[in-house]
Amino acid sequence: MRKMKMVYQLAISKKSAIIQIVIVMLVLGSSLTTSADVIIGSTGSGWQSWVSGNLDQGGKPFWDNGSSDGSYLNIGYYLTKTGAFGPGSWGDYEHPGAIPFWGKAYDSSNDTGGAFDTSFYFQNNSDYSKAALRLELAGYASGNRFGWYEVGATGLTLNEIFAGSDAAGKTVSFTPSANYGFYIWTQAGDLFLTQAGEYGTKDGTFQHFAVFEETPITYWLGIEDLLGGGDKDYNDMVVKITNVPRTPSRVPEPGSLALVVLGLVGLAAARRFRRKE
Ligand SMILES: [Ca+2]
Ligand SMILES: [Ca+2]
Ligand SMILES: [Ca+2]
Repeated sequence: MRKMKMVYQLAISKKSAIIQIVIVMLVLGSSLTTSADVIIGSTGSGWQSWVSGNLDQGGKPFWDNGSSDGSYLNIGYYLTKTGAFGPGSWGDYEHPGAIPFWGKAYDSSNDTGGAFDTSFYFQNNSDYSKAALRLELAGYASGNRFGWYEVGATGLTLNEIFAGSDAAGKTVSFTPSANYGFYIWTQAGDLFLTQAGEYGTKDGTFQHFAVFEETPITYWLGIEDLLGGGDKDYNDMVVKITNVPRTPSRVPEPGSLALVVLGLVGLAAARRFRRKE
């Protein structure tokens, strides 16, 4: 009697193990269809946390500098709606807050580190993306052009998203290549890429783009338009990028399809196991 009970318990645990494997496979199969674009940068870079209390125009993080447009006007004040962007100054605009920036290690409690990553780009996993022009605080505002380029292409092709004449409030949809970076082609005729210096562009040791992550599918870009970095306030152009996820049900990826098939095979095995009981 005791032996039979033990055998029965063993059968139960075997069955539950198989069912657990099946569930894991099915979950994996559905979640592997990623839909957010992924930033790819240099070793030692990552998303860095900060708080509005870190804003002091002291150069750390790399975008927290005094602006030649006036005091307390860098991209950090814009995102947090503080300083000269504070309530009553710029009306009611969308401000995501102190969202993580892309760069080298930053110690928020001591306001140290937070250097820029000289070279980064994005891997496209979405159907298409939307770019919303939110702010242009620059003497070159009417001439600065913004867009994307294909990473690793034989020649550099500029795919324009915003023309110089475009102003804050404009939204444009764009469908980039599998790997893409952003560029700004300034009114002064200087071309800067998120992969600084690639294709013989200027300022190969300076990053003109500050990237902030609101959600896995929503980024904010703060752009510096002056050769050499100028005042490094990264408010010369502010763009919000939103990835639009692919429709997952239409054509499953081969990898996730295989996992779903494996899951179904496991399910059939579990059923047969139960029948034997
Ligand atoms: Ca600071
Ligand atoms: Ca413009
Ligand atoms: Ca500037």
